[in-house]
Amino acid sequence: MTEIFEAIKRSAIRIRYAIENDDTGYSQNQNSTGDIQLKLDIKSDMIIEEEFSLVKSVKELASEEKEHVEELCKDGKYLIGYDPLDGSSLADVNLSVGSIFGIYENDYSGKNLKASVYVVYGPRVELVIGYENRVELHRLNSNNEFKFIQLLNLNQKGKLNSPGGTQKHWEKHHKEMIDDIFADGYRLRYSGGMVPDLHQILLKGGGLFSYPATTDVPKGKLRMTFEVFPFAQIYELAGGSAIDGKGRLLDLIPEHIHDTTPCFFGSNEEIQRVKTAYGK
Ligand code: P6P
Repeated sequence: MTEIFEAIKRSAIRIRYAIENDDTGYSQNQNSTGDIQLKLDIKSDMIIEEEFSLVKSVKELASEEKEHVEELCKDGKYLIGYDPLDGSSLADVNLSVGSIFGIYENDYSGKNLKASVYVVYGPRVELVIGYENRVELHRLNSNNEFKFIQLLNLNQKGKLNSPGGTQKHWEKHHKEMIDDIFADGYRLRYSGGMVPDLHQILLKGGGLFSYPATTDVPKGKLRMTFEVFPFAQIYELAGGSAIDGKGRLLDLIPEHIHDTTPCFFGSNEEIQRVKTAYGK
């Protein structure tokens, strides 16, 4: 597993350089979800593929930016599901973006997720690893080395509310729940980038991030394999919860690697409010 974490760190350093120096314009291509790809999406995906091609324990790669999985080492143990540059369109307005990695065995189901990593490219470059019952925060220093900073844990109750999805398409019970949370004094924190939004809640001790089913996107927007499962594992290891409105996200089994799901990540008290609002 260490050689996988090292490949992610090498990728992060190269992607950070690309964000700061390369063209943030759009390419002529679409990904399998129909998003027009930024040149940075393609560059970041290429960097990750190059770095993982050196890792013998990796059997295949599943990228949000590619329709199909890519075979690497036939005797490899791990499958890597990743979003090379989540929220990439925020880069050209100089907001934080991120990379997300799920390290799986056998298949891309939540139960087979062995470790999760995300990188935040912001005022500082930080990398969070969820593995073996702990969540570690690492920070890139001036020598381009990632140094361990601290373990991360969520409080039972937080103060931040990060509500995703187009509000006019929220279901009635969802809107009432979000309004009630704000009425209790929670502060709005939503940038449109799930990596910095979820990172902020994790570092500030708790709250709720939601991207629900909406009338225009009934299965939710965020992808199980590349985005949802890794953050679900990290939030659970940090002492919080991660559900689809009723059950654990990590109990879900995608039919296709690009499948999406409604998702809620947060401190336990806030997740209980979601379960109540969604009739669990
Ligand atoms: P909306 C970014 O495109 C992303 O995939 C996540 O990072 C983010 O949480 C979500 O979509 C934002 O979606 O509909 O609020 O623009």
